[in-house]
Amino acid sequence: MNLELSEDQRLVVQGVHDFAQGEIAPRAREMDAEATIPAEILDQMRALGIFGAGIPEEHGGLGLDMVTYTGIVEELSRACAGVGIVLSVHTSVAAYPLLRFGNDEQRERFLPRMAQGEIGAFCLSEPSSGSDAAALKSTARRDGDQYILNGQKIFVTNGALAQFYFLMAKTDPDAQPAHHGITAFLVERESPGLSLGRKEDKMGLRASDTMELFLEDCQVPAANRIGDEGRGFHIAMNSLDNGRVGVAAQALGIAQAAFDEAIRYAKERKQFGQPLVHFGAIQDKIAIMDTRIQAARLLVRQAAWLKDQGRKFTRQAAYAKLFATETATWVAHQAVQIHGGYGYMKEYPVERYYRDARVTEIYEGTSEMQRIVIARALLRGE
Ligand code: COS
Repeated sequence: MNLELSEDQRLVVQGVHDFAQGEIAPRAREMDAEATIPAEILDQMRALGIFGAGIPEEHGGLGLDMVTYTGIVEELSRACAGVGIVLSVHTSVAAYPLLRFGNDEQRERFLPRMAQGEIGAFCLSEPSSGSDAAALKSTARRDGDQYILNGQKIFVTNGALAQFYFLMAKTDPDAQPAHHGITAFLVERESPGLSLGRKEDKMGLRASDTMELFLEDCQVPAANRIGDEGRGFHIAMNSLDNGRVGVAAQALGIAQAAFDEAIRYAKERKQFGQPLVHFGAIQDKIAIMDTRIQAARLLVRQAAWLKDQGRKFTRQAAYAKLFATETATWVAHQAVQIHGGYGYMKEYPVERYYRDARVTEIYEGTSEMQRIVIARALLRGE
């Protein structure tokens, strides 16, 4: 594995860095306060082709590899983590499973639209199923050339922005084991019987919307079923392997931003007659913060590189997510600490990074679930 980005990869990531720092970062505080992403930022991302970053050129995307893609997610998240997760969810758990598990007709019908920036969302969690994803209760009943879906989804990232919902429902609620009864669908926003509920009022990541979604006799063409009946859990888990690398890259972006701010502040702020960076206690924090960030980046790159080689990367995705997200919360915590009282004030961005980082240890599989995935893979000898 090459630890350095190639020149092509570096140029793409640098381009996104410049765009994100120029257009997104200056508005991140406003986006957090107003809990929304301005339409013009999404339009700029569309114009740059960012929503097609992970979609092959033959389907209208940029056809970038996963290593470059994680660099893009990191740079967007460094500017605003809420913007980073829009791309991550759209790519990893909506466009990707369509590419991997959809048929030719589905790929041709949907991927060019996704590449142009019609946004995707992922609907797995329900009020009574989160970590135990197979316990979901939503149903899908075949009725001629369509399915009738009923149920409720929660914590749908991109819920309000999305045109496409990659959604899991049970076609066989009595199946044993339960996950063999789950089927995947690509549901379009205008589908009769689909409605959005409450927008969640979150601690952090406020620019990104998180919605409830209701299915009441929702009509979905059978042609929108992705894969065979009963394969939905496998598809969801496979998609989450990608999603977890994306969330790890997002966390890395938050950690890098918090670190950069901590250094900047520690060089400027004077106490006891000298800048904070002259104190051993601060240098100690800075050294460990950066060591953890460097290690997290290597884990993200390793998982992405394995995916690019077409190799299994479930365990490495879990390593990356577990380590990068815990690094983000830890680094943001230290960054607030270095800022002292100012770090607790909204005037300084570290307060936002601290809140934004927290959810990365929770969504797309908690740290506890990542440890289960790692331990089981090791015990199986993978
Ligand atoms: N890719 C493809 N298939 C996978 C997979 C992966 N990474 N991991 C598991 N599977 C498949 C297994 O092959 C198995 O299929 P078969 O029975 O057909 O062989 C099936 O899934 C069940 O595997 P397992 O018994 O290991 O799963 P469990 O039900 O015990 O659950 C965990 C495994 C806990 C790891 C899983 O439920 C999980 O990841 N939960 C977290 C869900 C989550 O991330 N929720 C957040 C929602 S998104 S915000």
